[in-house]
Amino acid sequence: MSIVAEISTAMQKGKAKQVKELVPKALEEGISAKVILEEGLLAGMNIVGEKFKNNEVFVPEVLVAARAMNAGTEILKPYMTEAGVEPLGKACLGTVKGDLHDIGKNLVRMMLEGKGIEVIDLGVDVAPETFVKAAIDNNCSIIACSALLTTTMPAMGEVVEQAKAAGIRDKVKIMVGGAPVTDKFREAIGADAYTPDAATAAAVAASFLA
Ligand code: B1M
Repeated sequence: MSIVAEISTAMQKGKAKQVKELVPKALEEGISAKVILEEGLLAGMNIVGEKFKNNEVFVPEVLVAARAMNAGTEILKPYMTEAGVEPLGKACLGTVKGDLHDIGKNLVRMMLEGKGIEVIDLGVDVAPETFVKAAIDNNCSIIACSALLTTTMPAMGEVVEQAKAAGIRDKVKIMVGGAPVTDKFREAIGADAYTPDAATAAAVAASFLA
């Protein structure tokens, strides 16, 4: 079995300690952080997601897999960032109200920071008014919202409405993403950008701030 496949398997089984050992080993072998992330960790999480959907694994197993995934991405963080980038501006980022999924949000954070964007990470289950208050208090030019549940996506529309009500809609770009989110949905709620993955989110955010 290749080391990338070993990482994927260890992650799926929630073996964080093994992931922590294998990821640096793969980097030492010259495998890029991108390949480890996409073909090891993300591919593994897709398999967990399928099993979750089919009731082959349940919340506790998914939680330990998520912890193992986060352990791996933390190690990859310095390898995903571009060295010596100038600070571009500030973004506040969070997973919307009612939603506790944070792996994608954490990847978006990593990629934004890699582009020299200062990130105010509001965490998970973030109320629309909290996004708006944080943007005002921290002078953020971007509000970035992640949602993984079809039931929590509408909270993104509330963020747009609250930004309008607070009079900051023309000063902030509102970016949305997460597995169930689409560009059609983005258009319907009046947000500025939908991006399908963390790397594209960072590229679009950087272009907004340039
Ligand atoms: Co949840 N869960 N979960 N879960 N979970 C999903 C999302 C689900 C699709 C599983 C399934 O049925 N196949 C399903 C949602 C169904 C739906 O709404 N359509 C689901 C469900 C139902 C639930 C619960 C309701 C289950 C229950 O309790 N009965 C519950 C809800 C809890 C809550 O949030 N209130 C729940 C709980 C959990 C855990 C806590 C066990 C755990 C989360 C742990 C954690 O995050 N710390 C969990 C997990 C891990 C998943 C799956 C398996 C994996 C999600 C993930 O982290 N993927 C997921 C199935 C799946 O997605 N295949 C599932 C990896 C991550 C990197 O991808 O977050 O999509 P993702 O991020 C991507 C892009 O979407 C994008 O960038 C990343 C890639 O570069 N992106 C952005 C994300 N945010 C972005 C923002 C941007 C731009 C791009 O701009 C701002």
